[in-house]
Amino acid sequence: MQPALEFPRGFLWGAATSAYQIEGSPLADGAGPGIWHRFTHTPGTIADGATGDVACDHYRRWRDDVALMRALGLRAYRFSIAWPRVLPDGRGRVNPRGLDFYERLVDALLEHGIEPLATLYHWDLPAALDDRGGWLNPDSTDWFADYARIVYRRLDDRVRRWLTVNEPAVVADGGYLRGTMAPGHRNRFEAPIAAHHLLLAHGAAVQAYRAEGHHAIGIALNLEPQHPASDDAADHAAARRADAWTNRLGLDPVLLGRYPDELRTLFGAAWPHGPDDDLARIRQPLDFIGCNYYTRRVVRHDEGAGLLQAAPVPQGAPCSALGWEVFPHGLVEVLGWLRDQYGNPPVHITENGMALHEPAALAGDELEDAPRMTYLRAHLRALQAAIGRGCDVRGYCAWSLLDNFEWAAGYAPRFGLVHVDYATQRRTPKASARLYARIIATNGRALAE
Ligand code: IFM
Repeated sequence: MQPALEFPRGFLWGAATSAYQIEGSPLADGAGPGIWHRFTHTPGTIADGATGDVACDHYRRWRDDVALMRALGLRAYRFSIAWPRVLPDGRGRVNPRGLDFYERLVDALLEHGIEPLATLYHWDLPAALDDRGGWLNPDSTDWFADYARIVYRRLDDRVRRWLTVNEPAVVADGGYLRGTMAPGHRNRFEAPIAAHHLLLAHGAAVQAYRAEGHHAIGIALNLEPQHPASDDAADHAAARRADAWTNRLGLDPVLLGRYPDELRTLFGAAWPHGPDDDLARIRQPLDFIGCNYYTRRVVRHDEGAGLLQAAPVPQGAPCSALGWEVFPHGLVEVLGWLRDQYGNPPVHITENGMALHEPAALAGDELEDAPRMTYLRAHLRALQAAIGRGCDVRGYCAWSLLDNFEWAAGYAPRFGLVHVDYATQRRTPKASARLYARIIATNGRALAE
């Protein structure tokens, strides 16, 4: 009998980051510009005018960062590969120095007993491909599969878990509907096309993996319950529409081979009418699903707002620095969907964490991030409950290892287990990092402390 809070044997404990958010040196060693480089260098796009030019300087400090992971006892590290480093023009000419960087990183992780989880696309499309229409161009599927093949050939002998696309629905929403993320379009006719091509690209990368790869591959979806603000039928309908656009836009085609009907209604003529076999190409057998979980949304019907409605946070609810409600039970809920409606696939929690406003510089060697510790404990207990109810969860990655560039919000909201002083690049593990290290070392028993 396992003690109450112990996780399954072999549970994979890790932390996650992504390339543009931590690496810095975006144009070093022959890399080409990506869309986030362009976007951040466009005035007015990012809070405080921040860019990823330096970020956590991980591109130069990766050895120290791997040592830090080792000191925390991480068993896994999820990172992403920057497509513009590997293919500066997005296709064609390979930049060997870009691949060398990730090969050195993977080797160092393995030397330290840390399993690499590699994401192929965490939002940094090569700018040269954006010039050709980016995710609106039907050729984007082939571009992505070609890039994926190059990376598999170099790293699949050492990387045993891959993720194709990170949060395709967030890219379509932020990048093509709201315009708050790169490439900054705000066009309801484009958003579903971009989503469809991102999903086709996922399917093509999985097919390429079956031909070339030898291990496991999945996709990382951001899942977020959409709860109606009242019993009113209009709020319920609005919540169903929000659920279709936020959650089922990824889940249904990838796992069931269809799109939710609500999306056709919502987008009308703008909904893409691709060839009949598109959905079969998207629905490829997967080895696991990556689930990114942060919060829920409470949805109130607003006639004029359409999909761009604001979601009020319930009064008095605890919130992160991004205004996201802390709602651990939502993790049980989304894992329940995967168990009951999607065939209970193996799941890795590929992101979960809390943004706080914390000091830019620390006076000493301590940072007590009590709200993040509470968040971590509560979400891991929720995870334990979901596993106890039959959800097949194999691992957990905290978002994030380091404070980093939080996209349009810049550097002010900090998600790290480890504090980064951006002026000196000094890393300081926060109290939550020490707690997480104890949880890992005891396979969860420290949650009882
Ligand atoms: O920082 C992001 C990450 O890049 C994708 N998932 C959500 C995180 C927090 O916003």
